[in-house]
Amino acid sequence: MYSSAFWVKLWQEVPHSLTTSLYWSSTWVKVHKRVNMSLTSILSADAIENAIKDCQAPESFSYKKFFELCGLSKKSPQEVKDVFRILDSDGSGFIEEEELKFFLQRFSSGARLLSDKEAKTFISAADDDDDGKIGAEEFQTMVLS
Ligand SMILES: [Ca+2]
Ligand SMILES: [Ca+2]
Repeated sequence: MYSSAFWVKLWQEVPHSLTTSLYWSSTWVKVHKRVNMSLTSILSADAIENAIKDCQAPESFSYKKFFELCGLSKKSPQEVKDVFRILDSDGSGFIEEEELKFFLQRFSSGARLLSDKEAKTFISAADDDDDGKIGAEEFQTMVLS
């Protein structure tokens, strides 16, 4: 049996070891990020449902109407930036056409895909510098204008 002094020593040393604290802080960051990175923590679930319903018919997607219905146009620039980060699912710093096809599904997993045509129209509406993808600032300008 170990003496109680041993356990006290272990208790004092282990939690402060570098690897342990690194482990816990990275776990915390992961959990925290996941919780934070949900669209329903920014937008109300009802508003999202409404916005998705409105563009259920093929080729009926209008980004302006969608942003209004889901409440995004009334959010703060920081919240819009958070939404951008969620939509940029590969973390490239841009929303590419491939990611845009899954745009509606990011809001609600049962939603339909955007068509090629809808995705292209969406990108060209935001793409001020003509690089074929949507940057964070372009996204903000589009949503908040
Ligand atoms: Ca991306
Ligand atoms: Ca661009």
